[in-house]
Amino acid sequence: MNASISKKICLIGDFAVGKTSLVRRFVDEAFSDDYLTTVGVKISTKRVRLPKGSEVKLIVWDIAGHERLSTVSKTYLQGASGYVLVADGTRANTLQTALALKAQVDPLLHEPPWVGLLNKYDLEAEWEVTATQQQTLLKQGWSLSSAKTGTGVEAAFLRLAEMMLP
Ligand code: G3D
Ligand code: MG
Repeated sequence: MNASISKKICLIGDFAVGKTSLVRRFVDEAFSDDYLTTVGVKISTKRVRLPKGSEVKLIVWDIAGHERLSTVSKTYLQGASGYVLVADGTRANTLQTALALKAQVDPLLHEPPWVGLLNKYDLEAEWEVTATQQQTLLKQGWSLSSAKTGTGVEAAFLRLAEMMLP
């Protein structure tokens, strides 16, 4: 596949919301070795073909480790064309964290394309994020996902890829 276009995307969100699990779910097994671990960042790649036929190599950056993410480093964001914002439906406070992080990231990257994932949808029965809140968020660029079952994962990354292409 000729993927001459590469785009960096970053995973953004609180600790344990499922960022790494989402990346693992999205990135092919065949590409899972194609990363380098640098200063606390794991980089994976995946080539995708969009519905309209164009191809793009996504370079997916994910914070390694377990530190709580209250500020995002400029080095981490540098050069990103878009980001995946993740919250955990079972912990409503992670949505507040996500929105606070978004407010930091957007000006730094000049309002880039983004997709929001309300993750752990397989645990919907235990969600703190209410149905009413979900309805509001769905209208604002969020969708529902489960890294465990795969629901909504690929669709979200592809939607972001489509938004980033000229
Ligand atoms: P992070 O990278 O955002 O810190 P992780 O989050 O991907 O490490 O996930 C944190 C924990 O949540 C992991 O559990 C992981 O298996 C779980 N998880 C991630 N996504 C989902 C999901 O969609 N559904 C469910 N049920 N669990 C999920 P452990 O127990 O390994 O810490
Ligand atoms: Mg992680």
